[in-house]
Amino acid sequence: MQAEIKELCLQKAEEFDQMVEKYLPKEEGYQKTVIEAMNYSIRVGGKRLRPIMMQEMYRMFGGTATIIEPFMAAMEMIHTYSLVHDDLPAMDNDEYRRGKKTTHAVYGEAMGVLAGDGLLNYAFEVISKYVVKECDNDPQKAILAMRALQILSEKAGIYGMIGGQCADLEFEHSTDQNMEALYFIHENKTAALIQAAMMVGAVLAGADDRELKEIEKCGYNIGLAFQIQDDILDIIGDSKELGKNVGSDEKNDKLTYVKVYGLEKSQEDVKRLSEEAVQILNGIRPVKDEKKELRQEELEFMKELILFLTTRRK
Ligand code: GRG
Repeated sequence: MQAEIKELCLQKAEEFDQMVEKYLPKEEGYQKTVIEAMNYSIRVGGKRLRPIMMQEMYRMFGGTATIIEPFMAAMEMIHTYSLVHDDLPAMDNDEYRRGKKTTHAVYGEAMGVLAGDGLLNYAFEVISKYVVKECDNDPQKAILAMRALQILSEKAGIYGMIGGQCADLEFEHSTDQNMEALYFIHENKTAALIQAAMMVGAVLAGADDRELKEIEKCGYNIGLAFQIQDDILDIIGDSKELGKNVGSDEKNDKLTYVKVYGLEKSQEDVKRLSEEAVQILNGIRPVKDEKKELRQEELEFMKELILFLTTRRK
């Protein structure tokens, strides 16, 4: 089963890689260098988990249209910008990511900053262009797109990922183990984008507010487990397999879950949080609900993916 889900994820990532090409900016004009740096950052690859999750949630809730594509592309652009900026000398100062040189290592620090800025801005350009073009005569569709935009921008911003990154930096070298801060960092730095991916997919397919709340809870659990596993891999992972240097948290004296709870409890909690996430997903739209049942194929895929992530090595 594990091999099967891994294979499926690789296949879906490949499909995403092909699809995203049509949303990348053309490398031309006086701004060519920054566009090359943006496209380099996207094309070096990655697991593409967030767009995959977004698409699965969209289909699970019955979505069938192409509107999901620009949102998937934008999601990965936002995630990638965060990695590009996180790798900068002013932040974690890392030279390798996704098995390749980081963007600033190839294009220089100034272009690294600009490429991140460019990706973040272009994400919203891609979505708004699509909405203006495709939702012109369909106000219902435009309203759903606006709701999705609100979720995405909030979860990526100061009340989401940027807020989490701010606290993460400020708690470096901290001597007190402030648990409230630790959970704030994990929820915002990591879980927020996973929640956004899942919620955007569902909302575009018409999920209601109650369902969105449950999806948000589920995404919180997945995000927390994902970050704890990330911290674990930063200690026991293999840098070749990970495609980046290990020991980064220790080098930067980060406040991490493993630092507070130790390896064994952290591993147990990754499992517990993920199992809870599966339970939440199972309860989102019970069959007795008068609405259409969730699509089973995507529900099963998501449940397997959540459990597979507990064993991830990269
Ligand atoms: C610069 C605003 C700003 C935020 C940076 C993303 C981030 C916040 C920091 C990167 C370091 C880190 C541990 C982030 C937590 C989220 C995480 C584990 C990102 C890596 O995601 P993967 O494993 O990466 O999905 P790939 O390369 O597979 O896309």
